[in-house]
Amino acid sequence: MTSRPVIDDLSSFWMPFTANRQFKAAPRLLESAKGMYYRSTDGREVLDGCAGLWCVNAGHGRDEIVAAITQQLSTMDFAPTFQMGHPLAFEAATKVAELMPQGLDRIFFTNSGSESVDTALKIALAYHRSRGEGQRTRLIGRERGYHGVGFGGISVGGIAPNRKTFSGALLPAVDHLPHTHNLEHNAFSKGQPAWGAHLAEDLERIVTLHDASTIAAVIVEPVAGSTGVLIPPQGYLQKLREICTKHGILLIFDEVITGFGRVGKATASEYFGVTPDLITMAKAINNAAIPMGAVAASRTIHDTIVNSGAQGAIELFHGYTYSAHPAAAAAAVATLDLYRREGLFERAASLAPTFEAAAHSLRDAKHVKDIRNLGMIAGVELEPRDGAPGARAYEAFVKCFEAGVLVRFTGDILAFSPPLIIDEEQIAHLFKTVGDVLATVQ
Ligand code: PXG
Ligand code: PLP
Repeated sequence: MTSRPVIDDLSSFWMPFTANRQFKAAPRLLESAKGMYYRSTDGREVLDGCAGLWCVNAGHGRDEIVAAITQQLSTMDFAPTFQMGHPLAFEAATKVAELMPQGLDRIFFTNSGSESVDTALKIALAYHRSRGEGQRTRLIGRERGYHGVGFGGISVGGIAPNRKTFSGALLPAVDHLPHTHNLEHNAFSKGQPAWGAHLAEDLERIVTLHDASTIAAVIVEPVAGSTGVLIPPQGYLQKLREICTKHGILLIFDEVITGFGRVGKATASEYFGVTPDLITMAKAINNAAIPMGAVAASRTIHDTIVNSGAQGAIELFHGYTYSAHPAAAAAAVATLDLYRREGLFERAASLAPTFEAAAHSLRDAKHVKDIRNLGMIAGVELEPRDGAPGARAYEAFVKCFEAGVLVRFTGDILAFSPPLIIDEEQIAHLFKTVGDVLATVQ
């Protein structure tokens, strides 16, 4: 393998969601990836315990996806999708639609989860306006929710550091449900915790406060990932669905992390048997090979908006230069075929019990305060170090990387979401390494 020149100037790249000064003083650089492994610039193999950033569900460097992208780029690099089209855009949409819950088969393409969230919120507003209920403008998110970094997403999101700097510029009509995290009742739950469905009833309080006629939509992650793996209590999502339906409020599931096999089904909606009105997705839609996101809308929402405009008029004033970019669409078609051919969603479902047992084997490891999991997602919450929140998980993360496994951390929570091609031996190795590392962490 040819090795690239060592990079000695790291100053120009202003890194996202990174402690830039700390990183640049002691960088961690990856230079290639295949299957379950990254290779670092210092020549070490690193087991990918988090599918990049919860996105490379089929594993790295898949030949079929690379070939589809390469072929597409040499055939047609770019084509506009504003008042023009190209066949792969339609094919990709059809393939995505086939994986969505019944009736959510109208697909709007974006380039990221953040754009998908903005798009879904705007579709919700447009839908109500098309029905003559344009006063429904309020959006309801949830504490600890993560919906990306657009102004819409941080407004409905519930992660304080992502909001506070921008607090004067957030959307004006937003409210938040309480989060469902509660260690007093639910510590060390396997799968869905038993306690907490009643927290969905807080939506009734919000409806009473603002009146249903002013509320457009509720957005939640069916399983919250970024905020530290929060699994919905049994019955919670069903209850949210019921209350939204009762009041004519749209329910949006943000499936940017949960979509495409992460929980052992195509969507978390399918897994939980709860069908929202809109689904946002990104990441694993095309194995993260090219940036892409999408929103699945119910046919009712789509038809209401699209049939409300005059013939020849644009119905929804929204779209991105790169919506359904040919290379991204080619990658999506190849990826979704590959998921099916290899049965990767079923594989995730059948590996989930092994993954759960391995994660919970850390129960008595040093510093561990909680473990929670669902499908191929697990979170291990550590007792924070006095006066230094996040420092302990950061140390664990760095030491794991040095020991050859890549994990994610947020606050003092370690998050695990490996590619769905992981095998049982690799699962065991992943959690064994983490346990060994935790024993050495201050
Ligand atoms: N919604 C959800 C539920 C997400 O998890 C986004 C929206 C935004 O997607 P983009 O593509 O704009 O980043 C996300 C993204 C982590 C981590 O390790 C999670 C995400 C992104 C980066 C890191 O927790 N989720
Ligand atoms: N800013 C300017 C000046 C533009 O012309 C455009 C698109 O034409 C955008 C932003 C939006 O870019 P995108 O469509 O890639 O989101």
